Amino acid sequence: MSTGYLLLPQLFTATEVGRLRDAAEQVHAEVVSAAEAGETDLTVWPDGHQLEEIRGTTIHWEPDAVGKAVRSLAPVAHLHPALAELWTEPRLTTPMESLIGAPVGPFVSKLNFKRAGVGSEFAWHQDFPYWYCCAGDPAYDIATAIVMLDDNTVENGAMTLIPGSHLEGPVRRDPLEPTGLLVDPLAVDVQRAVTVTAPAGSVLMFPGLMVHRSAPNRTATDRRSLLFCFQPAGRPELSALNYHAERLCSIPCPPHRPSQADLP
Ligand SMILES: O=C(O)CCC(=O)C(=O)O
Repeated sequence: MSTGYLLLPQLFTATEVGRLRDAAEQVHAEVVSAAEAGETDLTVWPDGHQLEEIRGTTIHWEPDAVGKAVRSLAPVAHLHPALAELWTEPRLTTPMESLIGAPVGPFVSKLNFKRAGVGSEFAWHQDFPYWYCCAGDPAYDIATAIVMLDDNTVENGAMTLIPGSHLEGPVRRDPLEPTGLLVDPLAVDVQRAVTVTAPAGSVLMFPGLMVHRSAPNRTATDRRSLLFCFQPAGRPELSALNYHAERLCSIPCPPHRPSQADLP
């Protein structure tokens, strides 16, 4: 069975990674100081996470940090030319075209920080339900390339995937989780899980139906990643679409399969 993910070790050189890290930190500094100085639109999600919009990006703050720490910025490529270049970088677009089966264009870019000691967990999820609420059926054709800006280790929260889960369609979501977007942990066969450790400059690609999570960063150094989500060329980007929470109800939701965890 196809694992559904592709790891390209050290696709970018140390020099290129250094340039991308500098761009990421420059964008971070500019966005945070603009947020501190000016008016932003604050949104509080049903899970209590705080999002703020400024300069065409959304700051997602770490939910439990002492003081303020950025969890992610999205979209982000428009904020620095070194990031925007990745949309047309053949080392990303060529394998992406094979994964998606068509010439590709941008859907959304994101910068995840997972800062030393405060970078929090991303719980089990598929990217698909959020994208479906924005894009509808075209969400089936979107896939992500993660460019690792730091070494990814078990200790700093490397990505964990369920190989082959992209073939199983939308997974049952957690009925108790307030956003309605996260996978029910009881529906995840954790025995199949693979944690993808790799050096900085490596790229991990997978489609929106891949079940994945990442653990908190418990180390003393940052684990930063750039996420470039591609789709068939010519379709509207995420920033041109609205979020329709009511679409969650029309995602096929498989019945709960009893697992060992349910047994007395
Ligand atoms: O960067 C990570 O560890 C998690 C990324 C992820 O799953 C997401 O942003 O949806």
